[in-house]
Amino acid sequence: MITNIEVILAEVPTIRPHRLSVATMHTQTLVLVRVRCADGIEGWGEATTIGGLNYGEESPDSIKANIDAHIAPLLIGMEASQVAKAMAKIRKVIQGNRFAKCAIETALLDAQARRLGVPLSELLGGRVRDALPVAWTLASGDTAKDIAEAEKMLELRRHNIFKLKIGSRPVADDVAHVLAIKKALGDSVSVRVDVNQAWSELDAVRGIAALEAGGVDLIEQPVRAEHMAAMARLTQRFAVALMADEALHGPLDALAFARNEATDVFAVKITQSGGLVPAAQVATVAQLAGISLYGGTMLEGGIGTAASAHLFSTFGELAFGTELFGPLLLTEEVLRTPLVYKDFMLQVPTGPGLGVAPDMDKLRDLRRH
Ligand code: MUC
Ligand code: MG
Repeated sequence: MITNIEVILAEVPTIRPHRLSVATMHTQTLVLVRVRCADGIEGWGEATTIGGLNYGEESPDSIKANIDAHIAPLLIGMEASQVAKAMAKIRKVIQGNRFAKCAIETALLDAQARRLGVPLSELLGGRVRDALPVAWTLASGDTAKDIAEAEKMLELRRHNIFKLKIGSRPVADDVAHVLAIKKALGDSVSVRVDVNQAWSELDAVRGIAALEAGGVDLIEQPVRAEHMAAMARLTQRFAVALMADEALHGPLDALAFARNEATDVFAVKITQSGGLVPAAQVATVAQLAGISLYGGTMLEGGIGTAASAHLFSTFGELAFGTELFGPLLLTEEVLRTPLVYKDFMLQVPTGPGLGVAPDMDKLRDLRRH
């Protein structure tokens, strides 16, 4: 039986300012959910987002308030091992709140997988890989600093895929910045951009043409999320891969993208999809429609990153790898044992449930009161 649900907000500074077209992050507010059960087992989930309300329509504060006041009371007293039944109840009566739903579903699945003594991936169909390629985002805002950072990552053998955050400067300036980095890093390194919806379709036509000619191999969310028709025209027009990110809020959006042939790649995010199970459905739509997959992040800490890794490990096709580097952007480790990054890959945890657990002393220090 589910006996208690607690939401913890923890403020963790980033290792450097992280500049997106929609926000500059200096700290990340981790939103962690702990579900306790009568059999003594507890599960953890995460609903971390980016930049308060700059990126999405749920903020750390709204997620906590809505779980405390509206979602937890629905679940207390329900059978903890019946995860699908619990989630069906929430999905029936709670509109929206995808991040909150994701954290709850993750915590329930973590607890159930621990109960059964299997890794979470095995409740999601089973893993087909034990390690995932991990991109790093260059977002210092300075070309020389970004090049130095990328060179350090290559030397450490931590990342050889780099995503550049652009869209806040004029298109020509952003293109010059990206192509200078691409030229410095060379052909063996994958350079991608994330425009975070900043371009008009006309900006996108000019920007993508220049980036494609310069050898950039993935263009993420160039236009506003609601402009699916523009995404479709750009996808048809260019050979370089285009990826939907902010436009993808779960299986129904995935279906619309597939029907409209409006993207080449999906950035699958467990929070944006509303949970691990709907995120798996997004991946199934992609597979059926011949759309490629990328494992996305909302820059979560170790709990959400591990949950995503369990799901992405079940994807048969993962052509563009993942960007599960969230914990590495933070100055503090919140897990008892950190996730392992080596040889350009994140190792998918192998223990029961998420295979990771929070460091309660650390959380006590970082916790917002
Ligand atoms: C996004 O839009 O993809 C993921 C990596 C990163 O640097 O920002 C996030 C959000
Ligand atoms: Mg993105």
